[in-house]
Amino acid sequence: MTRRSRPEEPSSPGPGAPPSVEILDIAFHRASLVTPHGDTKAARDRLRAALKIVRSTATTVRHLRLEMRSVERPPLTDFDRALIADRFGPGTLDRALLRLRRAEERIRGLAREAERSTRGAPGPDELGTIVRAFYGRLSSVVREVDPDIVRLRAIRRFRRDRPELEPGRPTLVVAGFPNVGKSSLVARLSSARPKVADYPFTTLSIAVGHADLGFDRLQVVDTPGVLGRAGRANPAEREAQTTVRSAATVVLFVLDPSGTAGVELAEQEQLLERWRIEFPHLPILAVETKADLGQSASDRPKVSALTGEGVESLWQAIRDLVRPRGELPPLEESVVAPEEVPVPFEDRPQRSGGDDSAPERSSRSPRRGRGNRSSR
Ligand SMILES: Nc1nc2c(ncn2[C@@H]2O[C@H](COP(=O)(O)OP(=O)(O)O)[C@@H](O)[C@H]2O)c(=O)[nH]1
Ligand SMILES: [Mg+2]
Repeated sequence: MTRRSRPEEPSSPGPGAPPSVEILDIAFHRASLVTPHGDTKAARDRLRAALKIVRSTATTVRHLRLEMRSVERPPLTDFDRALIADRFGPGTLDRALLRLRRAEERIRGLAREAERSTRGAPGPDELGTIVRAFYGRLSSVVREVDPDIVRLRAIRRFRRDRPELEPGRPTLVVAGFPNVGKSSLVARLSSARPKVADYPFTTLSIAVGHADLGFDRLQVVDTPGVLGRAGRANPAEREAQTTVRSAATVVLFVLDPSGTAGVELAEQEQLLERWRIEFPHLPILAVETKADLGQSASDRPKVSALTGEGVESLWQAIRDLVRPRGELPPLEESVVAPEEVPVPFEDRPQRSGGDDSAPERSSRSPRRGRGNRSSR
């Protein structure tokens, strides 16, 4: 089938063209293919005009919905939302979705109105005018949401480049200054094989591996390095901090006393102390790595990702911090009423809307999951 060319709508918009160009091109093209049936020419003309309106509307709406749906697939967790808000600005995603939804409503309204007018049109000229006027209005509504579609596509790409974190699973977030050996340790601790190199910001976004805890599967999250300069964090650093804040059950704070990371131990300790204050209810396990290069006098656990030294006892410490979930008595034996089940880490803001499912349960408070479940 050859495609009728319309000079005002390029048939293959360039890569930089706004999304509306392609959406409208497809919509008008499909509308131009309608084949009305009718006994008289007048009846066919009228039906053709109505069908053009209906079909261009349906095609446009389908495209807008596709743009909306694909950003929410797989369903967004609270953590996804936190990452997106951090990178694209708070409320950006919801505003873009809302504007697309409104555009859809307006298009449907315009289509109803135009279709109604075709019924009273005396002849082909008037029908042509109605269809053209509708196309014009449809185009401007779609063009208005171009920036929103562009944003949704950027968010979709961002999501695609990030691993999915399973809400409700214990999550160890490995964080610290750049170059201290976080990725090397993550590779030692989990199935993840992040890139390791001796320059800062090798890791620009989070990566996830898994490890068997015996009683559960642990998500181990590698994060970009954080320099801890207040108010001047780059996007990668902010992503790391958001992951600590929104996804961690336990934080493994990696310190490098060897000096090979180019940062003094004291400066790393300052960030550690700031985080302990900023996240008072979040268990933060500090570990010194590169033990094969020499060790500090501190009483922190010491490991080497290179030789494996200390990794087994680090595992024990991690298990001890994550274990509470596995040590609760079975529900039937619990004498505590569900409302009274202690909620040890209460700092996380409650989600609105009463949906207390997975994400809320994800992190710091494995016990709360139990409480919620038993109260159902
Ligand atoms: N000697 C030694 N070098 C390490 C160790 N862990 C990491 N490194 C090196 O330190 C550099 C930074 O490691 P990387 O894991 O990428 O650090 P990240 O930036 O914190 O993720 C790399 O050159 C690693 O080979 C260790 O335990 N011992
Ligand atoms: Mg790294």
